[in-house]
Amino acid sequence: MTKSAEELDAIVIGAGFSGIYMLHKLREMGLRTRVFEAGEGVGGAWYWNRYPGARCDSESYFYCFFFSDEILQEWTWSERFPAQPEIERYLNFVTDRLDLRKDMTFNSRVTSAVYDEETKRWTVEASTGEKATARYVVTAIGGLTSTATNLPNIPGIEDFKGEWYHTGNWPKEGVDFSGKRVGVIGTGSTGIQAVPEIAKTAKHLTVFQRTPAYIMPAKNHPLSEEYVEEVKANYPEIKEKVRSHWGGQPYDAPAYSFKEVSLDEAERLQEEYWNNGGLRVIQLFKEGTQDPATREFTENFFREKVRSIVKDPVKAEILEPKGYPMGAKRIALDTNYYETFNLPHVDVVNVKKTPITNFTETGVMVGGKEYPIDILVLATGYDAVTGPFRKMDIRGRGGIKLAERLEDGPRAYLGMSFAGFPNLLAISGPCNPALSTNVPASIEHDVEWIADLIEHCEKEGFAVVEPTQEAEDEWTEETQTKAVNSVFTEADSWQFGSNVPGKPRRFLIWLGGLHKFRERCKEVTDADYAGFKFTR
Ligand code: N01
Repeated sequence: MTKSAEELDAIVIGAGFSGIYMLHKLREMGLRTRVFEAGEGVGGAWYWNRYPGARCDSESYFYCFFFSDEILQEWTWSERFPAQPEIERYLNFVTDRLDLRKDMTFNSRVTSAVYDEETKRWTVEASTGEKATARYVVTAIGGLTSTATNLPNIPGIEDFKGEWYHTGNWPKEGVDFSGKRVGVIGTGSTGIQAVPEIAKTAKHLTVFQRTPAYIMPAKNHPLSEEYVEEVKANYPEIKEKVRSHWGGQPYDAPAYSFKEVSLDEAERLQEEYWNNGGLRVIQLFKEGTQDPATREFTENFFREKVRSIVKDPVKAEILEPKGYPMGAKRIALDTNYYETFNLPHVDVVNVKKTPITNFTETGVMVGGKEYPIDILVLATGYDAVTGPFRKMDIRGRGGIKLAERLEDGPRAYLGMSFAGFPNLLAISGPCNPALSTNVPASIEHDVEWIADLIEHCEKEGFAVVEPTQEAEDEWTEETQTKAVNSVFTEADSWQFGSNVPGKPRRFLIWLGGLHKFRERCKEVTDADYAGFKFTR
């Protein structure tokens, strides 16, 4: 006998930062809500990305929820940049603190969500065969996720007889590299974190690098009791700063102008920022990475650093960032990445100059030479933002498929809603600023805005809310316009979708910054939800 579908008010897909907070808000409103999560536990990206070295690039004291003063005071971070296990522990702590687990179903990957125009309800089906119906569906699936990893379009992976793993789907039991010849393909934020850790136990490590990244030192360290106390005492101010900053970071605006300081002074300041580490390394000058002269100075400083750290000039030349302007691809943070290439058992191969042709049973072929490999690590990134939506069968009015709507590129109104998909709301969806910011800060905004919208429907007795086609078209176009004059146009990247063969080159992120996005969303609310249609 088949089990009948559970009848709910709301369904949330995913139990990462977004799903956890969304469930809390919907329960506060008294809505019967269930979260479906593919993993065995909470965490989302921080559940799947358990590759060696996985660590956050934002500082722990602001890479967290701000909605609860109690949680801010009760949780204590141990390091400046938290590692994956600590973030996973934090998300479990929040889940239990708010007693959310009882409304979460784990090991349950949502495969479809179909809207019925007559009943005005969604039916959601999971990989387990379980079904549920609800009036609202909120996607909390993230933009860089295990469901939409980007496997390199290199022939022969099925021939390879060794073990291989994508970093975004890392096995929970871990991988033992000791005594093995390991190959890492990909040198974005992920590969840069994994390489130094893998090198600690591997017999030999070959890094296959296509594009050298601009990398800043994290200068991670444990946090002292005094520092933690000071942060906790200042949380109200930190929260305000996070909410009013372009990138959702509680940093002050850059204090110096490149044009106004001497070259010697610029070098001294850059050195000082470099030694302090973290994302602030490139937030020194007011001109930022958009100004060519400032950028050239900073790019040269970075290259000089590589040459001073990496002893072998051949390796250093391969690793030096070049070929595109700094900022056109995401800048990464490292801990001992360049230093790792001074180890005799670690090599780097320039696969831009001589591309990988294929995998063999025993290794990787580059320019007719086989590199023997026992374990292959693919740090090759994601089919970002639209990828996770297109992996699910989401059907709105008249059976229209979201996967098809997103085929030609990202589209959404305010990065949170889709025309023709009533009561379907997306946290950090396409055309949203989240992935250009400190992500939890954007998530917190989206969750609160979506909760307000749902509450408005409930109070006013509206059965259905959806954006107009016109509003969606305008926001979609604005997303592209904002990217036109940005440095991002000058390289291929996941932000442009140009890392995935065949994906349209359309910018996936709304580049106005979190502070402006908050203002724009508030204006929409204040104008009686301009751009949305409501029906009873
Ligand atoms: O992925 P990426 P990622 N042959 O797409 C290479 C977030 N994140 O997983 O640049 C050879 O950046 C590709 O080369 P190229 C963060 O937002 C956050 O590293 O296309 N190489 C590139 O080097 C980040 O931006 C944290 O030439 C191939 C790499 O694979 C995002 O996740 C930590 C190839 C992919 O880099 C994605 O980062 C880690 C091929 N066929 C990640 N195909 C935090 O700290 C691809 N590559 C929060």
